[in-house]
Amino acid sequence: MTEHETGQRLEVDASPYSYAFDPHHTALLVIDMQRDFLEPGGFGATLGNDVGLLQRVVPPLRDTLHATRAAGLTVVHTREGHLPDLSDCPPAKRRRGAPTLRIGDDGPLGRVLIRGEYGHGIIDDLAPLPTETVIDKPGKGAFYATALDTVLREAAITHLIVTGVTTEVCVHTTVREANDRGYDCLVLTDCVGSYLPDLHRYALDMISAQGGIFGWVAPSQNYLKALQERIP
Ligand code: C5J
Repeated sequence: MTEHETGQRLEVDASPYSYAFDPHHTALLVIDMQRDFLEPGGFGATLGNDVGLLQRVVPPLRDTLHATRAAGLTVVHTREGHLPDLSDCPPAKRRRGAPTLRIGDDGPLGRVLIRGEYGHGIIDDLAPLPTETVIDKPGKGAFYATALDTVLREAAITHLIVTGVTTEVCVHTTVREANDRGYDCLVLTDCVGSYLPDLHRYALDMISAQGGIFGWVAPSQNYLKALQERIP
């Protein structure tokens, strides 16, 4: 189905200019809202980050998720993490830096960044519904070594509303990957977050600069306002 066939064209007040989308061809992408990034003792904390900085993302993202579900749009969640035998974890990723614990080590939330462990799970406030797709990804980008592109194409999705953590790492990598695959991405500025506020700001600027080199940015309120115009 095309935008013309469904006759729905919603517009979000966004930067660098308004973002138009057809809700039938748009998915909300919720990236890596996992305990491993948001709670003490997880992967983010092992890298020396103040994980409390990501909490501000939760209330607006919860509202956005609920409104998106109520409007009937597709919702896709992602989780970064590795197989228990680490066969999908590049040794360089595990070796890099001087974290207090390395990927796969036992920590307070279970083995760090390992699928099936408590820390790998999505936080309760944003728990996926059984009907929603959850993409497990070994990398920073949600398209790398996953079925995400196939899932989206089978659902005729062309537009992505992007949320989650962290802005300059997994969100940015995913937006870049999506851009190269032809998706139009709108990043919701208050629904993405970083441990590094300066990088968060620059990462958002990098998306909308140069006439929207990677896509659009807007606060979630602007997206929610556009959703209200939707004809069921
Ligand atoms: C990181 C992510 N920061 N989800 N992962 O390592 O952004």
